Amino acid sequence: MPRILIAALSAAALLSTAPATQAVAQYEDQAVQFFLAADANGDELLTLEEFRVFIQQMANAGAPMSVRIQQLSAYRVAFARVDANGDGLATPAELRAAEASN
Ligand SMILES: [Ca+2]
Ligand SMILES: [Ca+2]
Repeated sequence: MPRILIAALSAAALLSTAPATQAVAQYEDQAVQFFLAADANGDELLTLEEFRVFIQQMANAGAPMSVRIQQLSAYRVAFARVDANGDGLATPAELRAAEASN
């Protein structure tokens, strides 16, 4: 597992001011695995297509927000929210920030 990604996710988790609920913690480990699995080209960034795979895996695992995105087929809207700097790529930090704001 790429060390940089783990460091980024851990740092984001530590910096998050949102209270770590059990529900969030439950998907934390899986989210890292799904991120790596969805990152088809291994650059530790998710394109819209890779993000779609990531959400589908999270939804299959029962993550509420991902289930809702899948039901609404709102991948593009969700991705635009996650991609805070609008460069068309979702970083682990952007994913964490979006998760914390929900
Ligand atoms: Ca990628
Ligand atoms: Ca971005």
